[in-house]
Amino acid sequence: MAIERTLSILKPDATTRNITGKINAIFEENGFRIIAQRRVLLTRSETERFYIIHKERPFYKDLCDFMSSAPVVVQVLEGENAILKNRAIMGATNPEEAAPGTIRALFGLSIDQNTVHGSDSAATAAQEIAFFFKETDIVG
Ligand code: IDP
Ligand code: MG
Repeated sequence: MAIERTLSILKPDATTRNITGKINAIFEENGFRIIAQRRVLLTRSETERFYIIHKERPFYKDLCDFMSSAPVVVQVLEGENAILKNRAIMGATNPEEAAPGTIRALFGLSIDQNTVHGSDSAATAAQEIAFFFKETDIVG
């Protein structure tokens, strides 16, 4: 298996509840290294661009409102099989359907306020990492 990089976002429900350290501890306990990290209040237009793939979906407006409502932590996780492994650690999109012990099962409040974002493929990971970080900001 290859060492991969994936983009992770700790969403506004994580920063407002002050649980970003607890979530980072889960990433580190699972063997990931956090090789870039920044706390940022995204503008509405940045969230619209980041989630452009969902622009026809009924939840797009609420998603963009939520993601620009309070600070987020954007980060690059590095590790073996990081993209799919992070999706497994995160759990299903709807916290009610997330497997026990996953981040969304432990902390997710609802399908909107589901605590974390993680890239879903190698192509998406490369694109999403470049959206937030310059190569020189990533220290592996
Ligand atoms: P993912 O975050 O598990 O990859 P996506 O389908 O990419 O899920 O959706 C992006 C985000 O949009 C989700 O994390 C969730 O916050 C929100 N979302 C997805 N589906 C719904 C829905 O049916 N209702 C409300 N929000 C949704
Ligand atoms: Mg997604």
